[in-house]
Amino acid sequence: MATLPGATCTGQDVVQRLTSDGYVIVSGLMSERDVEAARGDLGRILAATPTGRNAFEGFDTQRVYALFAKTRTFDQIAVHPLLLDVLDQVLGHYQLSAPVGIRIGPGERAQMLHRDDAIYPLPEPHPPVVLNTMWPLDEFTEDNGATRLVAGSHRWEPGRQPAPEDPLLTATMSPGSVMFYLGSLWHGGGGNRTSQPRLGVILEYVVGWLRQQENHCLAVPRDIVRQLPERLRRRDASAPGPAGQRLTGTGGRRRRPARGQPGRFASTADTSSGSSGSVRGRNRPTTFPSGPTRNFSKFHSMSPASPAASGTAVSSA
Ligand SMILES: O=C(O)CCC(=O)C(=O)O
Repeated sequence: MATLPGATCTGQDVVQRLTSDGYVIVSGLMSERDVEAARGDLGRILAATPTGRNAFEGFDTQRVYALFAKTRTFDQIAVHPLLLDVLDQVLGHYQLSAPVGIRIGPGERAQMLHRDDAIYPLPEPHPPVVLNTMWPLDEFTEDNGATRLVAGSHRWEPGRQPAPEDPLLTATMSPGSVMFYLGSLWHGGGGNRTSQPRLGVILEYVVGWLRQQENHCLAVPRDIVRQLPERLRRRDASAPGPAGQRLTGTGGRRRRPARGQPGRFASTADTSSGSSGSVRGRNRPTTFPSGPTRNFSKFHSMSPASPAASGTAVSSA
């Protein structure tokens, strides 16, 4: 997979690739020492972490939720300047949504393909509301469960589901790198056909006007919040809740976009003629669909009849 070098690439380079492909891998953003520290600390936490409760979480997969309550090894990564630059451009006004350590155990089946932003009941198409990052702490390979994705699927017309003929890419990458991917990109964890687990961490961000997947005010105790880098615990004027604690707010001098403005990222949906909602292109006010009730759950956002969605009969590219 083509990779951008973290030492020299700019936020704009990353955003260009996100716009065209929906994902991009950047190498060398975490030092070997930081990777080792993170692996070690997560290993300690994983020793007391149960496996998943359903097929989506993975019955042979462990997930470390409330990550910032449990380890300090991702504090700097979560506010890496390149990441914040990209977030500024893609989401504009954002917050940390779901930081999760994911260890896919040997024998785990491929996760169903899904879109991270499908949990929000927004009419499609809409401007980007979720940006995710996957930080591998093990070598991600074809065999051990590297994340799979359908390049360009963030540009699909509303309602389109992955089909067997859609080429699935496997995000093979090394520890120290990161994969950025838009919340509207179809993807999922791979199956693990090896005897070793595959460890990675997702740091998922969402626009400030949507609810985080994890409630950090509850998940991260106040005394730990005090230890976080200023940028990570920034109190934001629009933060919900009385405590006003919030992980990652707007950057630097940036202010929230004017009403109806999603940020500076060009919408990938400008050409669609969606009928039930009216979010087309950027700077459109959000309205909710008037048509038949839709099931917006991430867990139900893919057709069970689709072989691609169930992770079978799909070739790797
Ligand atoms: O573990 C992975 O590679 C991806 C997991 C994922 O997409 C998710 O759980 O939402």
